[in-house]
Amino acid sequence: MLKIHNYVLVILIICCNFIVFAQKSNELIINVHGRNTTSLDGEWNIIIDRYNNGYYDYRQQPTADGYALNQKPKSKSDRIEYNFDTSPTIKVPGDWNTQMKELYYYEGTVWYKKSFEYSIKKNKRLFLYFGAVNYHAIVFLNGERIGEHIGGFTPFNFEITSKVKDGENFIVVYVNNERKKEGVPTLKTDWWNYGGITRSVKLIETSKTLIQDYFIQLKKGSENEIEGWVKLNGNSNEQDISIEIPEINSISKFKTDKNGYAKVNMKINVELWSPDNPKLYEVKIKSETDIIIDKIGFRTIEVFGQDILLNGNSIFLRGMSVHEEAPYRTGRAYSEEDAKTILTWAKELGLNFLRLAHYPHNETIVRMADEMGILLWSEIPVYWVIDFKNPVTLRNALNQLTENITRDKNRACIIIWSMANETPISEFRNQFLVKLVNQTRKLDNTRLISAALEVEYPKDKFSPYVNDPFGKHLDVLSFNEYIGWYDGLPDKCKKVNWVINFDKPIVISEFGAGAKQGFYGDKDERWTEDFQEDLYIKTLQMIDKIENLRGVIPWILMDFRSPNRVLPEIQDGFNRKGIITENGKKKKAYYILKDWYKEKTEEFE
Ligand code: GCB
Repeated sequence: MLKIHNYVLVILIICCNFIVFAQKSNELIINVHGRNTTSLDGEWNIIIDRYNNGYYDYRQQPTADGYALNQKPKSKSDRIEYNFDTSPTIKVPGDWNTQMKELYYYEGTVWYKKSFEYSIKKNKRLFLYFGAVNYHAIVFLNGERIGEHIGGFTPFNFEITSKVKDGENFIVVYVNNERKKEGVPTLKTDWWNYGGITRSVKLIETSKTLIQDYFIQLKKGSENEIEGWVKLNGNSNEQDISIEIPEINSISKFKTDKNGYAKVNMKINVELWSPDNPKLYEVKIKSETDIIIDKIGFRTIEVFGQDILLNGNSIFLRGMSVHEEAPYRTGRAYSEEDAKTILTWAKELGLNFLRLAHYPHNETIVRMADEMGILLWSEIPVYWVIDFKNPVTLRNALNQLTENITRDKNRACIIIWSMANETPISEFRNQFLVKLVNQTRKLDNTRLISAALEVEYPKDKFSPYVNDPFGKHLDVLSFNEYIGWYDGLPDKCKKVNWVINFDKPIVISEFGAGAKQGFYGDKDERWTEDFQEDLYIKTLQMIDKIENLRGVIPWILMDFRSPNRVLPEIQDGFNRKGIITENGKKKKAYYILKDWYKEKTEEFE
């Protein structure tokens, strides 16, 4: 009887799995840092499921013994062919590839299990929150499927109020990171596809009607008016709410409507946030049933002709790209320490801007950038040859974009939402990207939109131009260029004349060259630090002539893992375009850039 029951349950589980695409992103709870949470981080038991045996039997049918059930033998003759409790453990948060030698290049399924005790108080609700799981997660509580999520870099949560038991509970998560043609990203990228529960897992306990989400930022173009909204979630939607900024003695009151939604509009007099003065204010949002505190900075960001204006002043974005990789230990970065190292490097180099490539990074680094004063470019992994014709791919991209903006829209440091990287021009691609732009403007009309476009070459090859029709939808025109690396040698830079017919600020979103730290030679010898240094010198001279250049983001701050990079003794599985190694050693190009950025700082101040 028990077996039949389980069998039906597993069939149900499987049928649902592949129909439901993801959580509804409008149910995402924001500011988990400011809530009453219980951490589920730490050791989780795992089963490495190379043949998806936890789902399918030998006829490729749903199995009666699905691992989600976490069964135990009832008697000594019972046959249960798995056991989470005697299986190995790995740490959450963290990728699996760098925690077990045998998983270094593993892409597939791993089942995770964690037990926890809980006793939910009356009049409370409970949510299970994941900072990120790469790539596909199906979550079970006490053997019951509670939800599914696709996309490896954004948070999601499921309500478990009526499902959590008093006392012992267990969570099982099916995690699969196989690359898929229709996925976002798709089959091929230039970074390693770390699998696992890569960010923190939390239980969030809330009141029956909680303040789920809010948007509290300066109105576009105004330095003293907040325009935003607050959204409640629960059954007591019509409430009095207030927003307080104690430091400036500001209290404003609003009422939420029958959908739990209130528009917010308030006059304030604040010190504006900037990289030189990353001033954050404590903001208290109170309803009759909930209170949440955040630290928010206020600044304006606009484009005026060929300028980018931060708080009304023209700025030059002294940038650098970075992957979400941990300095010194490799693997997915997630911790405060990882974020601190990266942002301290950025400051030492004289940066005021980082491109978080090529997907949303963890909230810890974003919040720290807010505190330390580093402007950010945030992007989703719409990269290279996404399946632009596929509506499932579009839905996936829109969902990741929405989750990213939902999580980070109150962070002053983020000034640019980027839609895509080096995507080939076509009608389908253009329509796809325009839908992303429309969604972004709908969710947040205060920030700038960009995308890393590609450069084209006429026959003579010395007058590169950007002629992407998608450019007209962007506030900031950005493109990646590799003259001197993929295109000729660095000397070519001297002969190049850029032809960019867009009357917009230009930010070069990538340039760079690979170099093995400690390898020296002639400046025309590939892979030497001298080559990379020479390329930086000549590229910077070349781009300095572009009249509307308002920022540069060389590729890349730190060497990072990429399975495409197989050259023995030079690459060994790493893209070497970093100006700092994965172990923190600086290459010669670092100093060239640092000096140039110093000049730029003086020029723009
Ligand atoms: C690019 C990509 C980036 C690569 C880089 C490279 O254009 O945007 O993801 O890693 O070039 O090193 O080739």
